[in-house]
Amino acid sequence: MLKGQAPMRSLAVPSPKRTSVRRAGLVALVGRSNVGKSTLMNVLLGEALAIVAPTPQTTRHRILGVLQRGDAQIGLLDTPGLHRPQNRLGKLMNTVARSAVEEADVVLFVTAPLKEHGRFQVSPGDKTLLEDIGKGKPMILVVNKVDLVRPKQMLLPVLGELANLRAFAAVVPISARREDGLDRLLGEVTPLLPERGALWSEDDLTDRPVRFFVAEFVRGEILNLTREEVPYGVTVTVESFLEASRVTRIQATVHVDRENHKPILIGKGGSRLREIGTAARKRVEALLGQRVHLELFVRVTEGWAESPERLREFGYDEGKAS
Ligand SMILES: Nc1nc2c(ncn2[C@@H]2O[C@H](COP(=O)(O)OP(=O)(O)O)[C@@H](O)[C@H]2O)c(=O)[nH]1
Ligand SMILES: [Mg+2]
Repeated sequence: MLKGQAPMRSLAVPSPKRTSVRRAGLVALVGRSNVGKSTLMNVLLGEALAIVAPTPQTTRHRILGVLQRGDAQIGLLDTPGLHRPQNRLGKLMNTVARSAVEEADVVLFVTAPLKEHGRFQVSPGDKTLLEDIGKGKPMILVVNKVDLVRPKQMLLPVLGELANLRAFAAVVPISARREDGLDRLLGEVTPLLPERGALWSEDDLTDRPVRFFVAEFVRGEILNLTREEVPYGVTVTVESFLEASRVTRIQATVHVDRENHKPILIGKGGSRLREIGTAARKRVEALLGQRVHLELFVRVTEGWAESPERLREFGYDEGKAS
């Protein structure tokens, strides 16, 4: 097995007593870009697994995060935001999200209030998506970012309108950022899960290997630290991962789509790339609980987001269990 290929386990040291699992299943988080699906996944897990950014199309993969709660195992599936694709990668991302819905036992359709002309509206994108997504599956409507709505009653008409679009099992307003409404949400999810024994072991956290998170954390810092079109054309691969007793040595390549993105990413005298590397290294160290040496290289791979071969090579697939 390649180093860094083992799936991540829970990082909590004490292993809780085994509970007899009565319900277990997959719960897909789907919706438009930027509504807070990844933030919700992270706060529910208590672990910053998924990268979060104020830009759309941050999440590109299906990421499983296992939440153990009482006698239930909730396999949360974070997914890319459903959007109008601009390239082959975008199409693939939509397929990933839709296939996660197909796989799931319960669907959380996540949305966030959209304010226009001084009042909150139902997004036309949500209307279209709710017409065809997850038909026949138990679906909960999660209205996120309610911390942005003041006074609260401004939300009522939009909640009413949304609730009429589908026969939702529940409509739950939350604020992922403030961790409001999460218990109620989980209380609605659990009874919808199939009755069965454990699907995962007690300390399983995700099905993705450490390498995956290293690449994602680097991409996350690029999203934070570069502007405009650069982050959309970036993908990251891990070239080597050497675990030793005191320090893990990792080499990763940042692939940019265009020659002129390279100097932007590298910065004056390499300053921007160093900043990205340092921030990503800190996140990887927190995840591994170990010192990390992270070396980044930049390579131009023109048109990778349109090329089926490059997409495969860079780890993009249709999102089935990895
Ligand atoms: N105000 C507010 N912002 C939020 C909340 N949840 C997420 N966000 C922000 O919304 C942006 C998109 O979040 P992200 O989780 O990446 O959305 P995704 O594309 O649906 O996965 C980020 O800037 C988050 O910090 C929330 O409850 N309230
Ligand atoms: Mg996301």
